[in-house]
Amino acid sequence: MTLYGAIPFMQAHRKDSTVGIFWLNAAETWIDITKAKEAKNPLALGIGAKTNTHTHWISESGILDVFIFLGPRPADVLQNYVELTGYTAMPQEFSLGYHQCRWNYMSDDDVRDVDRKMDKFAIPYDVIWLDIEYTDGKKYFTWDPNMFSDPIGMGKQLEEHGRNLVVIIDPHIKNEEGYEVVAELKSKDLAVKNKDGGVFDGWCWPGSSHWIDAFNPAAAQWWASLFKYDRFKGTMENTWIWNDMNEPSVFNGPETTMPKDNIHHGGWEHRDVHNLNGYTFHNATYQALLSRKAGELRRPFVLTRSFFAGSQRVGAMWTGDNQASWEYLAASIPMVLSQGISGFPFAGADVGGFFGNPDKDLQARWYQAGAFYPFFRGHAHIDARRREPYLAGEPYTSIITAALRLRYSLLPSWYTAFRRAHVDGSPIVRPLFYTHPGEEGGFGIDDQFFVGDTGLLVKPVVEKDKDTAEVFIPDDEVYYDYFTYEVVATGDRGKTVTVTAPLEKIPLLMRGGYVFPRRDRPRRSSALMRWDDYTLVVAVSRDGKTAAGELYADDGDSFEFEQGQFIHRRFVLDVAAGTLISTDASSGAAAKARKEGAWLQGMRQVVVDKVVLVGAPAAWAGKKEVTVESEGKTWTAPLVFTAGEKGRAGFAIVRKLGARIGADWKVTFA
Ligand code: NBV
Repeated sequence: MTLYGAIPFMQAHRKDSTVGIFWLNAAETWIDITKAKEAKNPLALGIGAKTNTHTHWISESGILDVFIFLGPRPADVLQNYVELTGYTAMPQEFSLGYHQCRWNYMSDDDVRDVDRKMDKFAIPYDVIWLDIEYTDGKKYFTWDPNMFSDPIGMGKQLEEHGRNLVVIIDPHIKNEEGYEVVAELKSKDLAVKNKDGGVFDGWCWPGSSHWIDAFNPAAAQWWASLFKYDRFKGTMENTWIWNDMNEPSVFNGPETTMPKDNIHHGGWEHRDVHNLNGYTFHNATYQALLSRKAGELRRPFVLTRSFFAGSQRVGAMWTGDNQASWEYLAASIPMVLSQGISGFPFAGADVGGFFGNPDKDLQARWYQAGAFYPFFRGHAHIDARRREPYLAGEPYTSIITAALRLRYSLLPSWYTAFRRAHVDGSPIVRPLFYTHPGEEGGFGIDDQFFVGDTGLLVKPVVEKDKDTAEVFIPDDEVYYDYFTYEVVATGDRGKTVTVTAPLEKIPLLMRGGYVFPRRDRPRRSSALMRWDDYTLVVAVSRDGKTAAGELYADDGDSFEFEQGQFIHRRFVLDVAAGTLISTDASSGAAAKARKEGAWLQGMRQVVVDKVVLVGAPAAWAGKKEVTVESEGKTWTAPLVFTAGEKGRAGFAIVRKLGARIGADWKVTFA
């Protein structure tokens, strides 16, 4: 079906074998997938027949290149595909926090008020969003003079707590006398043309509009000029952009898009490049944010609705206009997982549902699921009731706040997963066929997933009145409940276990054998967590011997990581040796050439404060301290051991560990 975006990449998987096909064609494309039983001998009456899957690809027009990827693993197929189409951009770190959106916050006072209330209720968030109503009559790059008379004052209040603002900019430019942007678009001849060579005129939010032709390099260059701080007045360093309607959406066009015989730069008919259009606009906005001010080198944040293969290089996407219903909550998970295995993992769905009003159980469950979308934004239609988390009332506000805090505490793990996606294309959230390509029982499962390389396994509750979750266990490792340390599975490959999940609980398991980083101090925004100490959670493997994991961190904002301005650690627990060690995992020329800049200097103060070892060996009972060795010094840190009981694993907590996160260190438990 025609949708907002297209990634014409398909994978076929069976036990231990994956192949991929990438149909590089930018026209509107359909794929029929049929499964049929077929026997070699038509007279065999179905005896010995095998089920075959046929795919039939239909593109309207255009040029075609076909790429075939041979696995054998899904990871191999994906790595090759991403090497071809591009890696996920390293995101602004704040963009992994929570985004508060609605159509619309009505005024700059409204924004300030929501911001204050989030603080009052101690609800963390990083970004507040403005939809189309902030503009003066849907003229982008302007502000409604009455309702948004003080955008800079608003931006500054947000800045005080390290928060950001995203404003929407759509590709349709209002055709109105005296509107400078449309005058330039026309005089510079940068708009999409109709079939007769005139400027295409269509109907969208502003009424009669023209569309920037971002296929034209000159148009992209002009577009960049519009975002300069002194041109787009009212924006500042913490303003970022949302691109909507870039399919493009044209209200009076065929199938609500552009006539296929419209003409783009270079003489291309719209029909030939329809599926690529959204990407060109998104890319132009990304490039524009790179050049807002001379000398400012910061990673842009641009959310797009329309996308194509390769869009991962320039931003994030969301799944568009969903509904406030349990069915849409459920559907969001396979949609987000599909993005992950298609090279564009920075994805999320509107939390709470766009159309309609979620009941409070649905809203709470949606926040719990959204806390595990790579892109985490609450959004609502203009006709929907207000639903900022503090309005939900108890127990809902606390349940939602807990989900948000969980997201924030795990930000170091999310960021590490983004780094992986950036270097090798690994999905950020991963379905079971991807993580366990040999475990057939997991192939059809698209409602539970792992987060990066953390071993965290999530199964969001997506049904009303459900207070358990059935989790499929894909291997024989031990799985601990994230919150209680209960051993939920061990040696249970291929089985489904039931996890209790009352409304306040997210079914979340830790797979044995992994170490993952957290920051446990609750804060109001990710920026305020910048210099916070770390917690390492160590989930000991089923054989009681090991666990390993990684942390990647950088300044979360600039491109200095490309010059080695980052920390990349590998943590390994060796129970026989009685040690947990941290070593440098950075590689590549940039890491070698690293010069310590301001961020790395700041990180000198940041330590590993706490280590939680789940499944700690019983032999450690009675231990009261550990020895820490780092940077030529040796000291001790207190350890508290709690024996396992009633199905709960034993665990040990080391506090005030005090070793620098960026340094090599060794903790000895013996
Ligand atoms: O700009 C208004 C909406 C926006 O809130 C939504 O997220 C987009 O997907 N936009 C679509 C325009 C049309 C909504 C019916």
